[in-house]
Amino acid sequence: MTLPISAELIAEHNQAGLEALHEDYAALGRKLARGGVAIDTVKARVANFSVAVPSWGAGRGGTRFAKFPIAGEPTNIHEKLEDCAVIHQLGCKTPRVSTHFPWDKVSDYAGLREEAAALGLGFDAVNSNTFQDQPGQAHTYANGSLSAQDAATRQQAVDHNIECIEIGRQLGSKDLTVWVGDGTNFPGQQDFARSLDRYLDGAAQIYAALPDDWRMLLEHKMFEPAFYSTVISDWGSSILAAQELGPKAKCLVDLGHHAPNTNIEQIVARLHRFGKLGGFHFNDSKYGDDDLDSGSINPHQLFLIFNELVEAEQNPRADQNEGGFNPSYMIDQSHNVTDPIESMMSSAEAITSCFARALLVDREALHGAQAANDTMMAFQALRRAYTLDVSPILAMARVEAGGALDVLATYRASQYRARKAQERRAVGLGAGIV
Ligand code: RM4
Ligand code: MN
Ligand code: MN
Repeated sequence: MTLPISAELIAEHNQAGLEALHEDYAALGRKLARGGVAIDTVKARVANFSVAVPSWGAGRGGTRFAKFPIAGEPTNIHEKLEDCAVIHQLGCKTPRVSTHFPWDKVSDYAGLREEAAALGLGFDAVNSNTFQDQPGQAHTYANGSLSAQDAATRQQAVDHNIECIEIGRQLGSKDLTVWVGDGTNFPGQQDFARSLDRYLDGAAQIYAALPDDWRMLLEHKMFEPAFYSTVISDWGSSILAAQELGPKAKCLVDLGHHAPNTNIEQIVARLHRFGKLGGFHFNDSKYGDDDLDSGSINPHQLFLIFNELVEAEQNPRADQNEGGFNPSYMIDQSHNVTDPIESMMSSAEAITSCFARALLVDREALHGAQAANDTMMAFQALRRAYTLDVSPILAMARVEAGGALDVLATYRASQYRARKAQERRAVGLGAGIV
């Protein structure tokens, strides 16, 4: 394995902070022990936790107004993998990359898998793209893809998804994530019921092509690019579609794909109740599908989501989840003003921190207070965990895994981006992604 950052540089930087880390870890350990929690057990869970990064997140995103590339930005999947390897080498939380086709198309997928493995990476869910037209494409998606009126367009979208499954098999993926941009911009533009019928018909053909050990993750989104209605607009439409398709179809929750102020943590509990919790796209938002860095706007919501996930994991429902509790976690952000490597490292840490704090909720106290209708103490059980500073646990787990104690400082000291600015060709200007 040839990793992009020198191990000596990481060790040298870690050295400076190790003594303080051990002190902080011991102090937190004593605090947790008073509540009967062994810090090493939490650290072990944190060490095993991971979240995938999206290949498309490695480049600068953009808005529909503009994109401002940075020097040294990756322009193809090979360079993106290299950047993802930096994120994982320093942060140790992101061992898998999620691909998007045709954006990440290559001629040799077995070769790509080896290339990733040599960088310490594997592949996560494969994402299809029927929301854009590609050069030379036979049928336009301007009027929809899986739900299009035109049968040949629908067939083309089905075929593309089946091709994605085939590519994913070669990469070692086990999930196909389907998000379609299908919808309408005007009342009356399409018939709500018939367009959903067409979507379900196409989705069933894709489902039929799924290998036995794969999942099809249906990602809903309330608006954009369609601004009046979308065909899979919310978790209700998503779960109904997943139930109709069959047990391998699950719902994927992208945190930015809801109406503002939606109670996403409750959606988690609902989907779990019905065996349809497939996974997450983590990001944060203030107004819409802003794709801001995870936990940057509403970290409490992220904590509450993980609280439901831990609750769900500890209370599997007998009638579901044959494969065990295994939701797919991925970061799905658009980095418009930061270095994407820095954003994803910082986001992976924010996500893991919420997971760790959710593990530290005193569930006995919580459930006891709930049973006694003691609202304030139930809330305090959550609050106590939320206000804990778990950073020594995360840092210790990272250092033990060979990562950086201070990921951002070590990354900056490595001069990685400046080196890539010398090697890589410059990215052109242009508008951003969805
Ligand atoms: C969408 C959605 C999908 C992602 C695209 C790029 O809004 O979040 O997951 O594949 O953007
Ligand atoms: Mn998404
Ligand atoms: Mn999105």
